[in-house]
Amino acid sequence: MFKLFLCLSALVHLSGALSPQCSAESFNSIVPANATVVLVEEVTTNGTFNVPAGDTGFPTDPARLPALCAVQIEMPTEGGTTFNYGLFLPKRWNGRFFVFGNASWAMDPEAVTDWAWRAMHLSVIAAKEVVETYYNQNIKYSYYNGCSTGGRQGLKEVQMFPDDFDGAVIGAPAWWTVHLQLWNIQTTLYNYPETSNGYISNELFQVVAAESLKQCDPQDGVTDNIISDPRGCHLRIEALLCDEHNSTDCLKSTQLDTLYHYYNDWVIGNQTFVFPHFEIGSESLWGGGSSPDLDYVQYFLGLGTNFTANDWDPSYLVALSEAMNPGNATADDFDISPFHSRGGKIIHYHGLSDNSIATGSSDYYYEHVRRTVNPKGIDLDDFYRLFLIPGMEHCSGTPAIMDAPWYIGGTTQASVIGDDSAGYWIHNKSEFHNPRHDVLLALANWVENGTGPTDLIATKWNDEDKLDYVTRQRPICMYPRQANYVGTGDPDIASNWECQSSAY
Ligand SMILES: [Ca+2]
Repeated sequence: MFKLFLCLSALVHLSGALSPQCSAESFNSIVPANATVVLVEEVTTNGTFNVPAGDTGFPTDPARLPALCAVQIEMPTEGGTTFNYGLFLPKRWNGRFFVFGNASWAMDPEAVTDWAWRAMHLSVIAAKEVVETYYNQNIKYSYYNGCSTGGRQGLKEVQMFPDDFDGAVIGAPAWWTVHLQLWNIQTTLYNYPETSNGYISNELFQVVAAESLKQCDPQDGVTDNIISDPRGCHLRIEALLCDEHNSTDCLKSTQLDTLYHYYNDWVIGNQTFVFPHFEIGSESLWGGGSSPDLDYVQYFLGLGTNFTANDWDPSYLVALSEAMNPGNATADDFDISPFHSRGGKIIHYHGLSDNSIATGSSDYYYEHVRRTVNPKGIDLDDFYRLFLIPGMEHCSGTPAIMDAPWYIGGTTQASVIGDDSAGYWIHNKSEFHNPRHDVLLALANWVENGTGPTDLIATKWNDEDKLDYVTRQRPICMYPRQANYVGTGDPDIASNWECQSSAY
C-alpha cells in the first residue's frame, strides 16, 4: 500500500461557516462507497494532533491548532494501489483550501505513479468533495504549498491539472527527476572513495567555504558575510593550492580537480548538459566519502542490486532514465499557459546556498517556461515569479559563516524555529504574519486581491531556536532583479536595500 498523508487544512478566520459533527458517522455518509474512514479525531483550541505512528510524511505532531476535526481517508486507485489523505477541518472555516505536499518514496511501478503525481491529484479531487459536503459550502480559493519533493508535486499539479489550484508556492523543487536522481549519484562520486587522490574531507570543505566567502562576499558590493551574487563572482580556486608556506588548510592539485566538478555543470558526451552546478556559497555543506545511494538506478531504473558504483555509465544511464521517466514523475512541461489562462499564480523560491538541489535547476525551469509562453503573448510576471534567496540552504536555514536572512514563511520553515521566551511562536507575531514576510500570504494576496509580490522580506534571528531577536532583514527580489544596498544606513535593515535590475 502506498501511503500519503496529505495535510489539507483551511486557514482560520474569526468569521466563517460553522462545521457539522466531527464523527465517523458523518464522514461515512460523505465519502464515496469505496473509501474507508481510517481516523476521525476532534482537536480542541490550541491542541495537538498526534500523527499516527509510521507516518513518514508528517515528522512532527502539529501543535497549537485551532479547534478542528482531523480525518484520514483511504481510497483505492485504478492501478490497484491505495492512498491515504488527511484533512484538518477547522470549526470556523474561511473558505480557503490549502494543501501541503510532502516527501515519500515508493518502489513498485503503480506505487511509483502514486508517488509521482497520482496520489496527490486524487487526494485533491476527493478532499475537495469532502470539504464542500462537510461545510455545505463551496471552496473559495485553493492553494498549494510545498518544498523539495513537495515543490515537484506542486509543479506537477500545475502542469497536469491546472484547475486543481488557484495558486501554488513552489520551494526548491526536485522537478527534473530523470536528471536530478543521477546527478545526486554523480556528485557523490566526484568525491568518492576517501582513498582517492582528489578526496576532500568535510573539514577541508570548510576551508573552501571560508575562501569562497573571502573572495565572493565583497564582490557583490557589500562585505557582510553574505554571498549575494554567486553568479557574478569570479572565484579563483587556485588560491586554495598548497605551497611551501601552507601545507594543511589547503588543497592539492588533484583536490582542485574535484572542486572544479562541484562548481561546474554536469555535462556528458558531446557537451550535453544534464544538470546545473552547485552555487558558490553552498560549500560548507558539501561532503563526501560515503558510498552513493544507488536506489534510483537499482529499483526505479530496474538494473537491480547487482548494479554497483563501478558500473557507472552516465551516457547510458541518462538516456535510460529519460526513456523510462519512472512514474512520469519529472515535472518538465514548460507550457503552463493553461494555468495562466485559468488565472493561476505561482511563487517559486530557491536558496542560493542549497547543497541538495542545485539552485540553477529552478531558474532553468523558470526561463524555459518564459521561452515557451512568451511567444504566446504571456508575460511571465503576470502569473509566475521566482525568488532566489542569497545564503539560504535547502528549504530553510543558512550556513553559520553567513547568517543570511532566510525565513520567508516557506513550507517547513516555521517547524525549525522555536518559541520566544514568552512562549509565542512565529505565527503569533503579526510583524511576520503578513504578505511581505510570509510567502503563502503573499500568494493569497496575489490570488485574492491581484497584488503580486515584487519582493519578500527575509529574516534572520540571532538564535532561531529561541526566536530571540532579529539580527538582519533583506528584501528578496523578483528574479532576475537583485537587492542592492542604497549606500547609507544599517545594511541589516531591509529598507536600506533596493531591488534593481541585475547584470544578467
Ligand atoms: Ca556580500
